[in-house]
Amino acid sequence: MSESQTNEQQRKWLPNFWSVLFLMVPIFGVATFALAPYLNDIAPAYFKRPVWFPKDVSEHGYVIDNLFMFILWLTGIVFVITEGLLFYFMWKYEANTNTKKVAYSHGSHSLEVVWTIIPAVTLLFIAIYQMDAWAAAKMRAPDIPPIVEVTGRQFNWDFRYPGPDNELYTSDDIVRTDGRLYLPVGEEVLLRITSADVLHSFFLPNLRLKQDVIPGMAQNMWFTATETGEYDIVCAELCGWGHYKMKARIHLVTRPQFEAQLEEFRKEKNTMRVADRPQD
Ligand SMILES: [Cu+2]
Repeated sequence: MSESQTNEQQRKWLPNFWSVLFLMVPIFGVATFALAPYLNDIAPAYFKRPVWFPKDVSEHGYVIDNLFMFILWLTGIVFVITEGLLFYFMWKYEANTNTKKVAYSHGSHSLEVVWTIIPAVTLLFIAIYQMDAWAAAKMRAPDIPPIVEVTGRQFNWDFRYPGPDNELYTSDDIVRTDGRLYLPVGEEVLLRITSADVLHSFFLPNLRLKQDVIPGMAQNMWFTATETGEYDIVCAELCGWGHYKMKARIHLVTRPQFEAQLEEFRKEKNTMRVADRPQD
C-alpha cells in the first residue's frame, strides 16, 4: 500500500470516527433502557439498588406508569430516528472526503409545514390523552375529611394527626416531627399539604404522587394504598441547603394498627405548638 493510499484511508476513516461516536448515543441510550429493568438481577451486590420504577402500592399508580411508558416509547422512537439521521448526514457529508461545493437551499415550504404539524398534533394528542389521569389525581378530590395534615418546612415534614375527637383542626390535634407518617391501607385517604416557609414538593414515589406546596396555601392529595409496608417520602423541590435530607417514611398499616398508633401518639402528649388551619 502506497503512502498516499494510507493517507487517503486515514482521511476517510478518522473524521468518520466522530460520526460513529455520535451513533453511540442512541445505541447506549436504547441499551440502557432495555437493560434497566434487569440491572438489579445482574448487578454485583454492591450496586444493587432499584433503577427502574419503585414498587407501586397504590390503586391508581398503573395509570401513571402506563402514561410514562407511552411517552417514553414515543419520545424514544423519535430520539432514535433523529440520532440515526444525524449520524447518517455526518457520515455522508464529512468534510474531508467531500470535495463538492456547498449548495445553499431556501428549504421546502411543504416539508416545514409537515414537521410543524406532526409534533403539534402529537403534543395535542398527549395533552388530551392524559387529561383523565390528571383529573383523577389533581381535580376530583373525594368528599371526605382530611386524615392528616402535612407541613413542609426547612428541613422536615411535620405531620398533624387528629386528637381524641378524631377531627383535624381542633385544639387537641397532635403534631409529630419525627418523620413517620402513618396511614391506613385499603381505603381512600385525603391529605392536606402545606408549607411553612418556602416551596417544597411532597413526593411519594411508591404511590406515584407528587405535589408542590407553598406557604399560605393548602393542597389536597388523595389515594388508596393497596399494600402495607414502609416507603420513602422525599422533597422533590430544591428548597435550601438541607433539601437533600428532607426525607421521611410513610408507614402503610391496617386500620386497627393505624388506630393503635394514633392512640400511642395521643398518650405521648406532644406539646408542640399547633399551627393555625391553613387557608385554601
Ligand atoms: Cu423541601
